[in-house]
Amino acid sequence: MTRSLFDESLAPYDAPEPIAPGAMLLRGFALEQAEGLIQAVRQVIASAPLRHLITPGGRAMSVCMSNCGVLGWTSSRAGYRYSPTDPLTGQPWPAMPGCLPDLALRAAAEAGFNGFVPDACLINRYAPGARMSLHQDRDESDLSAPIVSVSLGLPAVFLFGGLRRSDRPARWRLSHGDVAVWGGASRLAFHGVAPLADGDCPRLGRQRINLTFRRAG
Ligand code: MD6
Ligand code: FE
Repeated sequence: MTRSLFDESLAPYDAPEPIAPGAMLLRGFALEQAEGLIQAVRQVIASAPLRHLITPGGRAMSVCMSNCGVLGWTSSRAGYRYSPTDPLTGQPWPAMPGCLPDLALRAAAEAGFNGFVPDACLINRYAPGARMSLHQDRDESDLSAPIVSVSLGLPAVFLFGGLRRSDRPARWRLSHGDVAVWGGASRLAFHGVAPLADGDCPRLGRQRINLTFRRAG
């Protein structure tokens, strides 16, 4: 394969890049495992299909979601919650294929959080135009654990703000194979994803897949 010097998404992993206290970007950290991660996602969504969840306000989210692990994050008119079963099928969420917690553990350690054992992996699929508005991840019972977020497919603009909704967010490009880790002073920072620009990536076509690993229970 010819590797362009100017394509940061193909550069080998170098070092964590701090984006806020307790928050780091590990550009390219998951590149070598990307193929296995994609296969793992395909396997999970074959039994727990991606779906547009409804917000408590009654609107369909533009992002499609599923989960694997002991707990899965869901939303409905009744609110947000972690559930051991998939409301769509009534079955437990599929177990996390081993390569997922393995990568999450290594990425967390690289960012300074040792011993991260996730019990929930949220799978987010973005089609062009899909977005995620500013929010805090605060439904997890253990806020001392970080969150590890893996990006696959089309690049996205990640919005990373402060502890107040009104704090103006910084913008970070997340490309195929990039991993973001945050915890500590940033664990409750407001964040979101700008509407996905259309494009065509070699491996996943016109979509972006994001995996976020948490310690929820
Ligand atoms: C996304 N991510 O990147 C959405 N939350 O598609 C998140 O909402 C997120 O990336 C907490 C920690 C990392 C994340
Ligand atoms: Fe989030």
